[in-house]
Amino acid sequence: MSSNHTLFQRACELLPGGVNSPVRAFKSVGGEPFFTARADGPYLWDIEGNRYVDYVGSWGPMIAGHNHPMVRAAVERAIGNGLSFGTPCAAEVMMAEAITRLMPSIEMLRMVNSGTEATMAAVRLARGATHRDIVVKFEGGYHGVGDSFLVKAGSGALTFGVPSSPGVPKALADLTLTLPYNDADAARVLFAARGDRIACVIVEPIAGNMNCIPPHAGFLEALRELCSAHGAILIFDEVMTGFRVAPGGAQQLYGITPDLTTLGKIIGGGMPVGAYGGRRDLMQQIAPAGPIYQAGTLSGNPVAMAAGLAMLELVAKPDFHAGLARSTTALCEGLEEAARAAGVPFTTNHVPGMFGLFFSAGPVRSFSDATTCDTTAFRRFFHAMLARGVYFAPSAFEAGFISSAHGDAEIEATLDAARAAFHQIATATS
Ligand code: KE4
Repeated sequence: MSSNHTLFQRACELLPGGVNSPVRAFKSVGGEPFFTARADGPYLWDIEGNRYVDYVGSWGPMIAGHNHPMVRAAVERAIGNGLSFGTPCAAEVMMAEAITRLMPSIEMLRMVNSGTEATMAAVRLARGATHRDIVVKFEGGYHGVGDSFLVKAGSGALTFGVPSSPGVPKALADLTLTLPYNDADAARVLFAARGDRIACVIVEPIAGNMNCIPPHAGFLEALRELCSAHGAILIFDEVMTGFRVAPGGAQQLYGITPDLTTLGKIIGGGMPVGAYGGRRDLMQQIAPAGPIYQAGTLSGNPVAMAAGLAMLELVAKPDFHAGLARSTTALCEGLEEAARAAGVPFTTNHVPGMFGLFFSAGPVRSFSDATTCDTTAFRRFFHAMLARGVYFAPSAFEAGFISSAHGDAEIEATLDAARAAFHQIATATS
């Protein structure tokens, strides 16, 4: 069997950076990525047999842990009936019923195959429905790789220090305006100046791509009021937060009703799935019901629907999110205590199921706060923990994820490793 290194060498010959998605390449933490051979519960094993407590969870989907028996059984049953039909199937209807039941702001929806497809379609719908062109996003916000979003994106592009990607036409980038996240006054100023030309505001209701930064009180409410007052569409990008931070996502947690919501990750249970939906008067404008075009060969794939339906059944169980909240709090408070004991400036942000680690005294409440954290210390911590069998996101600008499969044993093992890692960092910098 190849080693991680030799497989990475082969990968680099054929895949840009040796990966199929940039953040996996460990570019911002240094070193080479490991290759996962299998996953189960809270663990990953690489091809050399090393086991890791996994706090990435495939970047969000694995909220019930890897290889959950209910999800696996649902997929095995679906596979027995065929992999893809290209016709309507009952599972698509059941998925639509499950999502609209959990997220009542979604009166109607369309399944797609990734979060990017969902956000691109939602923006096209907002532009088509309002006959306006301007899209407002937030610095550090990431909405996938649609051209209109790679303007000061906050995920891979930020990690590489390239605030916008080559290949995005200037004429198109000019139609995306970027505001500071959590700055309601800046939004008010922009709307006062251009409100009648703004098609939509797209926002991560909890920022997860500039690391984890929750909304300030009043921020989301201000966006809701401004969009309503100026006839713009409010899009909550809940690809990451949907069904993670609460059964009904961030919109339930904060009590805000967006006009459109984009989803992904968890609703696929690990399979490639996205969705966009919201007000019926808007969604009825999507082809073939209306003139705004969007399509996808594998949209509503029966196997992916089966995986997603099983996952949504799990997250809808009573106390599922209360359990996530408890373990997220235990992890973050334990890490802060371990850093304090070692004298390392460190703080966390956390919401149920999702957290951010910052090498800064804190608080970290904005994109600029996040960019002034000590990324060298993060890099050292990342590798010190990896060497001790704990895998955090390989970037100082990504959120961490915990699952219902992470029990006390995994949290304790993580905190044991962290006490040693923080001590290692403290002595390295002194
Ligand atoms: P995908 O196209 O990668 O399925 O979804 C794009 C997307 C849209 N909106 C939000 C809020 C997202 O977080 C994402 C994707 N998240 C990244 C992690 N920060 C996926 C990891 C990756 O790019 O490999």
